[in-house]
Amino acid sequence: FFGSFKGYRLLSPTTKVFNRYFSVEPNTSSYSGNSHSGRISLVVRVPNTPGSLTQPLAVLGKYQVNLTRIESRPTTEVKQPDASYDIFINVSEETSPIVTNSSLVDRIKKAVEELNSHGIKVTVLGEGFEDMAQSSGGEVSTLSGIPWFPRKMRDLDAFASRTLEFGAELDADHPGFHDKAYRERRQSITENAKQYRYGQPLPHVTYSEKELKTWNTVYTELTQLYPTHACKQYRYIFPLLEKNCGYSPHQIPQLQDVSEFLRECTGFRLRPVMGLLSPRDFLNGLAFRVFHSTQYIRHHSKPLYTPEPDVCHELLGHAPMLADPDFAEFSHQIGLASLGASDEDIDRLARCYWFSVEFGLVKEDGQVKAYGAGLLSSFGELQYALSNEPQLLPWDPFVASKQPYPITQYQPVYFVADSFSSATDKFLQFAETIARPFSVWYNPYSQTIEIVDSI
Ligand code: HBI
Ligand code: FE
Repeated sequence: FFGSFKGYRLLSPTTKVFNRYFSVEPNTSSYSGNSHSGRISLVVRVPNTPGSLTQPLAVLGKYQVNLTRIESRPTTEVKQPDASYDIFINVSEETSPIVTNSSLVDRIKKAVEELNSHGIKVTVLGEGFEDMAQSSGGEVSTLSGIPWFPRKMRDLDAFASRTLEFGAELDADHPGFHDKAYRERRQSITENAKQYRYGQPLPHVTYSEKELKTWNTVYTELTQLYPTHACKQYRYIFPLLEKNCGYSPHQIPQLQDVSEFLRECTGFRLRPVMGLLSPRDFLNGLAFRVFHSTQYIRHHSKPLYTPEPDVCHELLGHAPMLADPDFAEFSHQIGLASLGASDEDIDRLARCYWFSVEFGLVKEDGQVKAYGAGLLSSFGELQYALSNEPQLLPWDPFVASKQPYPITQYQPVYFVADSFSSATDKFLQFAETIARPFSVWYNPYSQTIEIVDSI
């Protein structure tokens, strides 16, 4: 990037890591829909002198800006005597508004103006500050307009209560809609997912005979197709899952066991989720090598059909592939590209995800095999995708990102990758076209997203 993003000037002349310890408190109560939340964060640059933080804090206090977290780090990698410090501040959302006449955004603007007038530089992350960047004549650099995104693993806790469709509340045309016992069962499993927090063991579910029978049907059918239809990575990993994680026709594996296995293979882990997340939240999870996974099973009346992800889809479709290092890297890169992306770019990324992670095909010794979870967990579509019927195109994220897709019928088009590493290379070329005034990477030691201001 060369100095501007959507018209906002970013002022830092050098490339630097400007955010290392940043975190946002999960506060989901005022989350509004699938994209932007009201989160606002500030980065205040202060000199390395006694008392230099006092003034910023006093000014923020004066304008009734409530803070939830403060962290500091030096602005230079090596500590120097004259180094300044960046103070990362999270601002509390106004769930029970403080009694004032002006909005939080307006009060923050005033506070920032005042700090600027004292020569203190402030970076604002959040929405509603666009005009400020232009009028301030260079004192404020702002990343405004960039949707909130998680910075540390614990931030993913915020997703728990904002599924698009509650796994427990079924549509009228859901096969289990009229089954009271089934709905209660879903309710109890999804409630555990809702209560789950980072660091806890994943919920253990004791599945009933009926549920095991459904699993058995799905497992038995699908495992007949894998030798001929699944890609070699899947065929290599599946027996390891049988050996290590209790995969069998007679047992539904526990998320905890599968998650531990994946962590040893690729660092991916599973996290329980109530149901469908927004594409943004779901993809953001992948940036932490976290795969959100449902734990309930489809209705027994239609074992080979499900209108939504269920434990069969997650454990037979997704989990095996996440144990492959190249595929894991590919998934991780889609996740990183989604952090702070615009709504339009999230749409494009979701289509890339759909035509790869869900419905991707890959070349193998002159043949075409399946690696997408939507295929590997669907007896019907797995055969259809490898028949002569659908149209096959070479994997190209520039094309896939524009390709519309039906969600209730078989795909008319599939994309075929040469390999996962070449699919990743192509994806990274595509990801460069996603407008963002910074770049991100994942620090696996601290499990945080680090940002490089790339101006
Ligand atoms: N949510 N729980 C869950 N599981 C998914 O597989 C999933 C999701 N939300 C969106 C999504 N998949 C994709 O279709 C893309 O939109 C990212
Ligand atoms: Fe899926």
